[in-house]
Amino acid sequence: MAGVWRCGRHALALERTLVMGIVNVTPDSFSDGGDYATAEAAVEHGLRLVEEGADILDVGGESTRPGSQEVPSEVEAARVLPVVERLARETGVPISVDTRHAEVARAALGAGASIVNDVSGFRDPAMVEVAAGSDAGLVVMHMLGEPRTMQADPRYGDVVAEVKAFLAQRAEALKAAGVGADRICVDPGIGFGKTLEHNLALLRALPQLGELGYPVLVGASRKRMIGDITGEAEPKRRLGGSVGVAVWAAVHGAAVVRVHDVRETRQALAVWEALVSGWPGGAA
Ligand code: HH2
Repeated sequence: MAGVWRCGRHALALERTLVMGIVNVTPDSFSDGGDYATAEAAVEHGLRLVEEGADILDVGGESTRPGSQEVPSEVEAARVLPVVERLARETGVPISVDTRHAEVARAALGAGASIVNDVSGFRDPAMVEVAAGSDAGLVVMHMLGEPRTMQADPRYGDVVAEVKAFLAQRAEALKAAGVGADRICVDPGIGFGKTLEHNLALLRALPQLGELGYPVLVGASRKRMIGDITGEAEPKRRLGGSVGVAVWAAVHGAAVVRVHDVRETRQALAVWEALVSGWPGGAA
């Protein structure tokens, strides 16, 4: 997908699939809980991911894994703000804040973040207000219900049609509040109120989600769907499956992949890009 995604002072060219590296400042994330729980460790991790080729860093201070409890905004803000501030100052890449809370989003933008990544899809009017009052890029993700209960018994009539309609409707609400269309990115929310069948249907339907006209982000890194397919119970041992999904997403039009393992993902995408571009001699 050509064009640009406007994220504050950054205009991200959508010529190749961008890699968003995950920086979880949480004690309890399913995938890397506690590994980078201090600001110092999280900043170091973020700097390493940029060296490895991350185009964007996504900083989160609240785990939204299935069954997780909501974290008070003050706790979340205390975790993410020092990390956002330093990474915005010390790297050249846009910093995204992964939050559902308007106060945290507003403070993170003040600390230098250029993207608000809301797993609730800007359903909260206060989040729409923060978005409209900024020039940040916005990731609008689909989630059925909320993290505490979302995996209990997720049901859809037609998962692709329903997710697509939700994303279209939330994007319209943001535009009605004054947000430019070129700031919006949409995400089907792999694993957020979805069975394996739902996740696979959405991944197969990425070109249909692309028809909405916004860049599409896919986050499947280390998630349970990979464990369900492969039998690998330990999230950190799902690298091969994670890279496999990232390449599938890129081939099917994803503009951004959200991943823990930046170096390996970049390497896989570089090989695919070389093949489709006909490198070294021209178009394939
Ligand atoms: N997935 C997670 C968190 N934030 N944001 C977007 N836009 N898309 C996603 O798929 C997505 C997301 C969950 O992954 P992780 O950050 O590894 O885990 P946790 O929520 O336990 O911190």
